[in-house]
Amino acid sequence: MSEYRLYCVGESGNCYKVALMLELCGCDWEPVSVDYFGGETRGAAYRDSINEMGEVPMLEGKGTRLTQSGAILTWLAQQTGRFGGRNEAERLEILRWMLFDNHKFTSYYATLRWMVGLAKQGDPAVVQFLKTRAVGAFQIVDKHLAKTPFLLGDEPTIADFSLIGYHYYTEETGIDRNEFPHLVAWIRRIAELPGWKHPYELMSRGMKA
Ligand SMILES: N[C@@H](CCC(=O)N[C@@H](CS)C(=O)NCC(=O)O)C(=O)O
Repeated sequence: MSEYRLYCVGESGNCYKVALMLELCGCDWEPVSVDYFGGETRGAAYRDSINEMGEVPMLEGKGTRLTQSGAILTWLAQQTGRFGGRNEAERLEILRWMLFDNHKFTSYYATLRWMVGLAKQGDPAVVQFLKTRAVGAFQIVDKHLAKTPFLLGDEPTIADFSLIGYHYYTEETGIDRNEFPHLVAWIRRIAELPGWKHPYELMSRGMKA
């Protein structure tokens, strides 16, 4: 059995945040496929025994079980001594970006992608709301990345792995990333890190074609 087991589904950028960290750190890990599209996370068995919050990802390893990608990334940074910031000020800066990510950068965009790109349905007013909020978050990150190659400076951290979660999927969402050139350059920069892999190289797809 691998040291770490990630309960996940390939289409989930929240799972990818953790899978990417595990891979870049050279951890001994394996994905455990969750039948997300079949409703497994909504069932009582999953909520009672895997994650009471009814979400992927869940990481199991070293006698610990953790959910919430931000908490998992923080724990993995402590376990591996990698990508977690060099001092208290950097660790707080990482937390600041991960909170922004969970509230605004990933959440609106991931929901937009789900509605427009995967489920291909959604109330036009809701879609427009999500798009406006996602674009607003993209603008903030793009402006920040005009000043720095990674979120905290010259080196990548778990803050980058948190925000990057949804940016290698290709579904149409109605947002043109080319309007955010610094964001695009950062996406490319992360893909050039040694050991980088695309989400579908790390985790199985769950959606039936
Ligand atoms: N803040 C959580 C978000 C996790 C999340 O929303 N996961 C989605 C899949 S990408 C999920 O399981 N959603 C189930 C639901 O909302 O019912 C994290 O970063 O881990």
